[in-house]
Amino acid sequence: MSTISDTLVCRLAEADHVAVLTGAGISAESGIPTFRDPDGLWDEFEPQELANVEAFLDNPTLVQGWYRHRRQVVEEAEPNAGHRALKALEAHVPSVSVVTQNVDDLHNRAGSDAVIELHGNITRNYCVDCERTAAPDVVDAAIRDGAPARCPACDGLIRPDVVWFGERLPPEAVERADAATARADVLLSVGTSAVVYPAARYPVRAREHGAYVAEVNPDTTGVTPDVDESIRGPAGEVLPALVEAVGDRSEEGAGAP
Ligand code: BJW
Repeated sequence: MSTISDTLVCRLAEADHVAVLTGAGISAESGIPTFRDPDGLWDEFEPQELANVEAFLDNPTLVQGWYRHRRQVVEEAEPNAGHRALKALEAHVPSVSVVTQNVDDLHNRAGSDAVIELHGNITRNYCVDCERTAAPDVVDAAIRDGAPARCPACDGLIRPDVVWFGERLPPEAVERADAATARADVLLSVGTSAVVYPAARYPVRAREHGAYVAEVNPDTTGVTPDVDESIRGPAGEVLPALVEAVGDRSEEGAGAP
């Protein structure tokens, strides 16, 4: 793990609001594959094959089955030290917003107060026609029967509540993420390759608004040239160390005359 600067620790200890943009890398240590790393999800499948609406309409059973498999992986996974550290940061900073591209629900399960899901949530499904929520066991039963899962109310196809390429992000999530980024004193970009838009714009936008921007990632990313600081290492090691340092600094500040 590379060194964490005193500047970042001080800025976090003094911050009123911190925004954290997260991507698949933060959940890698929970056993959930990323998208673009070697052995990632898209090593095996091309995104255009499975993660878009045309693929879904062309072969709903295949796409529903893939997402059901991933939902099961996610349900068996547990939040890791990185997710828990972001929850722990709330003890030292008045307001923390977690803006996540992840669909795995792990920030919610770690207890983070303000989770903004930009790309949806794989644990939910809905009908493409009537938009009613569909229970996961409707999908499970259809897949066991080898048939496309259909809405019990209107017979429309059921899809996962995730955002595919070319689809609009949930407007309420975008509004909240825009606001969280604009008012952030510090933005942490954690475990994302930062190549998918509009999420990849948030670190740059936060810096334009005066935030100190740091990334946490073992590798370089699309925003590396635009950040104030890059901490190279896995989120499950870096984030607990960072939050501990912020806690120590806050205590020193509280003890000062
Ligand atoms: C670790 C680690 C450890 C490993 N610790 N780190 C502007 C410019 C160019 C293109 C566009 C643009 N605006 C829009 C576009 C088009 C498109 C886009 O961005 N294309 C680019 C790829 C070029 N965007 C869209 O289409 C978006 N929609 C849109 O803009 O709509 C506009 C519209 C308006 C009005 C009407 C209609 C439309 C939608 C984007 C949806 C993205 N969806 C996916 C799939 C979700 C469903 C599913 O799960 O299957 O979201 S794609 C996939 O990528 C997923 C992720 O959330 C997203 C980001 O990936 P992420 O999280 O960064 O993962 P990886 O794998 O890339 O990186 C992992 C990182 O972790 C690596 O850096 C590792 O090093 C690191 N790591 N271990 C810390 N232990």
